Amino acid sequence: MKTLITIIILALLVWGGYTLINRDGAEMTPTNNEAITTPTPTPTPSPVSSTPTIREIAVTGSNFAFSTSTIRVKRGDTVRIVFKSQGTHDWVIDEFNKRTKVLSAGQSETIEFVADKTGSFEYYCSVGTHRQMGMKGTLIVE
Ligand SMILES: [Cu+2]
Repeated sequence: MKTLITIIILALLVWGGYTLINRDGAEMTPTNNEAITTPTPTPTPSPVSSTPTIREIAVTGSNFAFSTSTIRVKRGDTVRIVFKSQGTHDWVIDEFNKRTKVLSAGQSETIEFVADKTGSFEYYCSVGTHRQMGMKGTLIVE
């Protein structure tokens, strides 16, 4: 009889311990699920922003204005400026360290950069006082 009681007690201990482990396991499972479900929405917008999109914008510089005063792109876009000069002008954007050469009337130059930060950035012509005379515009990166 003593062995039977011992077996029953052992069995109860094992069962009890098993139940406790299972409970711990049951508590762990939802947190694991949360950890899996939380990052799921995050990758959804990233492929959208990382999709390489080239935005080609034709800008003509005349005395003393750019044909395009606002350029709107999305962050991550590659901005391609096709600049055509109708005088002695250039196209400069300091925040992205990009500029064309100073072009003479009739010349054109294409420059490209990745709009890797959001905000409003002024582009301008650096020749003489053209910027002060209104040869400027805004690049908006959303
Ligand atoms: Cu100019």
